[in-house]
Amino acid sequence: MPKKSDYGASNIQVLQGLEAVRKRPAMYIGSTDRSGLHHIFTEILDNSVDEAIAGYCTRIWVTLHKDGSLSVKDNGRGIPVEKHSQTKVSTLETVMTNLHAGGKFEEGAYKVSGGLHGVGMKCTNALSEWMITTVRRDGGVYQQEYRRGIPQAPVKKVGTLENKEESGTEHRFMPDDEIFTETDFEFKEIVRKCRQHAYLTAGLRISITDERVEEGKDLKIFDLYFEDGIKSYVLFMNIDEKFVNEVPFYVKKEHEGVIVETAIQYTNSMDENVKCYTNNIINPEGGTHLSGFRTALTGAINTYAQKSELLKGLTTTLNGDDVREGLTAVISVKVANPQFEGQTKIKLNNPEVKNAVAKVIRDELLVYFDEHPKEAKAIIDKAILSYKAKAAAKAARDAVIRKSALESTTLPGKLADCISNKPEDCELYIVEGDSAGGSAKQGRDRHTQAVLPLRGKIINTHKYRVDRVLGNNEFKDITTALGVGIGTTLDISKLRYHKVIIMSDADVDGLHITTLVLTLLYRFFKPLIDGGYIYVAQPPLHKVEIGKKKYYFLNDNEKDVFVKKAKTAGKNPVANRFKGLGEMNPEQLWETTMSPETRALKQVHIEDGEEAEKVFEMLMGAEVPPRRRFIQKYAKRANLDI
Ligand code: 0RA
Repeated sequence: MPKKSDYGASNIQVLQGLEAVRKRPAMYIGSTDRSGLHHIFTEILDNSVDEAIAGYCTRIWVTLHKDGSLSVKDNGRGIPVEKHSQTKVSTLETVMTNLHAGGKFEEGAYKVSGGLHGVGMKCTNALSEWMITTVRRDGGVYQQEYRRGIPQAPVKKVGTLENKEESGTEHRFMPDDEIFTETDFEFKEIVRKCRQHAYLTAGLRISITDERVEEGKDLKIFDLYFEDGIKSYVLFMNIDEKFVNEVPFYVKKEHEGVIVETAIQYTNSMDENVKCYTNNIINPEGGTHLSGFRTALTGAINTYAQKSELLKGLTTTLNGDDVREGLTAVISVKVANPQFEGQTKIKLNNPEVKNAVAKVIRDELLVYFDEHPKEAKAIIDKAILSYKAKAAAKAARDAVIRKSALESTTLPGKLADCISNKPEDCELYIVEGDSAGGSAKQGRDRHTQAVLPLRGKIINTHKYRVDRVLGNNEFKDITTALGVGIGTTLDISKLRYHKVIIMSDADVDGLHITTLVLTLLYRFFKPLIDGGYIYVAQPPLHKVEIGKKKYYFLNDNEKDVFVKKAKTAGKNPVANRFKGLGEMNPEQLWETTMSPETRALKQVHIEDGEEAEKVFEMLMGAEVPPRRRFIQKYAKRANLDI
């Protein structure tokens, strides 16, 4: 017989596994602070709860002992103690020490491998100064003791049971102060973790006792038992709120292997409070169960509301935001092979769950609405209220837009206006950059041509909310210069110029500016595009001099053909490429780009509204990849006519 303390040293694999956990505990339990300390309790609790979910356990006792240790006891089947056929030691010892045993003993039908890496109880064992596990089953009481994860002796029978039917498992452990920065368990936190489990497992009773009280004082005891499971949970979540539907909605149903359990109750508040669980593990960022739930909720509410003619006077159906105002819900699914995004099980990924949840919730909600017309009407009225509040907010916003547009009737300082006040004769040049603006101001026909220089790149109106756009100076300048107002009061008869001409460099940056201005016009002044008032100037890219004569060309090809021809005629053409509008002197700019006699303007048309919408969304919206693809594809033949 080996000495008691030598027993565990015989298994090298076990020692290596333990060393790994003790060397990098954070990798296994997240951290070694207060949170990690409570995590090793959760690992133990989860196993007893799993036994309850499997239907073999109805009671769990959690005790915070005076010596600082903690115990979790259940009345489940008890961890098997007989020799494991492969490891030749007790199954109990294997599951408590062999970090990679996993498998068979840990993966029941709906079991999520306990803890972060499926090494649950062993982690707690490895990170405890000592741990004692006691199993009651087959008429006997069996026990094994560990120090920092190392078993001190083989599993031993320490007693017989009077009641041969009695069974269960008890773990008691002392968190190791060599590992944890804090070793005092917090009663409140223990209760919080137990409460979640008790709600999610209807019929399970969890009793928590804190023995660490002063001499002579009563023990703190907490009993958690919820006959109605998650239905009780939503009632608890809403404890300080006013209900909209007195009777909560509740369903528990299986669909194609997925067990869906959900409870819903609306409150008078604006808040949405939805908790999602997969196999009793919380998914803070939701996932496929949440998206299935949302689809079903919006669908069922609209279906019932339309059928019952409750949506009279609304121009559209209720949307997701409307039906989620004041919503309190718990969605709990049980899935055989849960897939999560990220190691902390933040988000559920199984695609089949979306369908199952959507089907079950939709069907059962419609039944609930039919059976509880009073609650149904209250819920729908609440959603209609949200819908109307949003419409009112939009009207208020429009009014602000109108006001801001009407307020600024003084023309922008940067605008060099024209003398004529006959809009039919007048043109507004919107010009990129101050230097080009300067040339344009000098070179223009002051009588009919106005110039508004823009500083650098203007705001991308497709990307920002209206209030941001309205605060933008460039936007304000364009708006006041046009004079038509904005939003619902836009009045095209007030347009101050019948030609609005965007003039920017003939390069990629210039094209970008043009697109930004067009986007702005499309979003806020579309009637101007529809009316044919919007143009894009075509500044030349090349100048070719032959003697004293100057020739201008819009693109490389035209220039090349001309130069070649001139050379074969024995002439000596000198070609120059303009870098930008600013490089031309006022006369050149007038001659090439602004003079109605010689210039080439492109009128902007929208040929296909829906297509234009898509192109703008792609060019100016928030998503980068489609835009990059589009630009790569069309860069060589970008055409300003949209
Ligand atoms: C595997 C098999 C069996 C029970 C358990 C695990 C079990 C583990 C824990 C952990 C805490 N409480 C537990 N209760 C049960 C039993 C298999 C059988 O008896 O047929």
